[in-house]
Amino acid sequence: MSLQEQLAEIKAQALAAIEASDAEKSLNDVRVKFLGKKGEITSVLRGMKDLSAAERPQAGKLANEVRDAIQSQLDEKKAALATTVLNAKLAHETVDVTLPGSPVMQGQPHVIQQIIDQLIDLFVGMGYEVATGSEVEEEVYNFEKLNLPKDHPARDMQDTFYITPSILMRTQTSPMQARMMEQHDFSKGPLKMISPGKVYRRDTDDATHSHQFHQVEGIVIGEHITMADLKGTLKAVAQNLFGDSLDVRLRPSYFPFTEPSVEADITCFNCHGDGCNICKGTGWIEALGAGMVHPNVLKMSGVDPEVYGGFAFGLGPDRFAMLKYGVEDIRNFYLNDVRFLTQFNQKG
Ligand code: FA5
Repeated sequence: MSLQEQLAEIKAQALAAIEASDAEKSLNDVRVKFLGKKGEITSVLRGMKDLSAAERPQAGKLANEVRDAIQSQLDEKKAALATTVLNAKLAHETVDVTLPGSPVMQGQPHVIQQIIDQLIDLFVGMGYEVATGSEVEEEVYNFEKLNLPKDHPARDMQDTFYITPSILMRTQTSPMQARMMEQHDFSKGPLKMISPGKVYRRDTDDATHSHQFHQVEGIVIGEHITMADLKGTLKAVAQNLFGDSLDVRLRPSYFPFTEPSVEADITCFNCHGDGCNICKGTGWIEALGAGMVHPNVLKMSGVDPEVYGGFAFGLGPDRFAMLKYGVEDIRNFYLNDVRFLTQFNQKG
């Protein structure tokens, strides 16, 4: 067989092998077999030495043409195979947009946080600033500057977790009264502040007491602030949380940092004053402590009681949440049972 015939034969075999290949691997085998260093074209070219000088260029040209033809067929087939693989993959990965999706659980703020957020919205709307303060507090701010010197019997009202003799877990949010009064520049207008946050007491946990609970402190100090302003503010709180028809009444009480001091009751949201088991037949529910800030407290924070005065209150969002939703045991709020907590989804 002449060299030309051998090359024609190789070309025909290579193209047929390419045609028959159905994967990149077998295509590569074809390339090695025909175009590789030890491939068929190379071994044919080795026979060129037996040709005459006149025949050699022509044979070389033909060999190159055959090599190029095989190579371009290989490239074409390789591209075609890649397209087939891609199409198969795309067909397999098709997303059926009509299939129902898997539901995703959406979180929500804790019910007590919802009450706190509602109170923040209300007070910010009335021009109050929000200051959270620190749960680890200095004894001086938690007690002394609130008119509770050491050995004052009223300290027993709030049994305390001490960290050192002078550092404690705050038992109330009232320390923020003193801290904010010290910082405030009264020449620029009155101080109006609420302070929401966690507080700690060595109370024995029961249905209405937790050793860790929440308070929202409120304070307004300026000129000509009266008890009527306090009552109006508390009424706004009650109506915002429980409904427009509710009223507030103030009863005399005692707190060392306010004089006079009051306990505020709100109309029972359940019976609207008629008397029921929730309000124990009185028509009223105990809601919070409040009063007019004691002159000693003002003085200790550098505020002149002859010029400035005002009110403060401290309410318990845990108790408010219990009242609002008829929850009978405060401990439910801290057990983190999702079935319990998801009942209170404000967004419905
Ligand atoms: C105080 O803590 C005062 N600092 C409130 C205050 C502020 C009075 C400013 C005057 C001026 P009292 O100890 O009553 O007061 O607590 C306030 C509220 O916190 C209570 O009305 C109640 O809602 C809540 N509370 C008190 N102890 C607990 C407890 N162990 N668990 C859950 N809530 C509690």
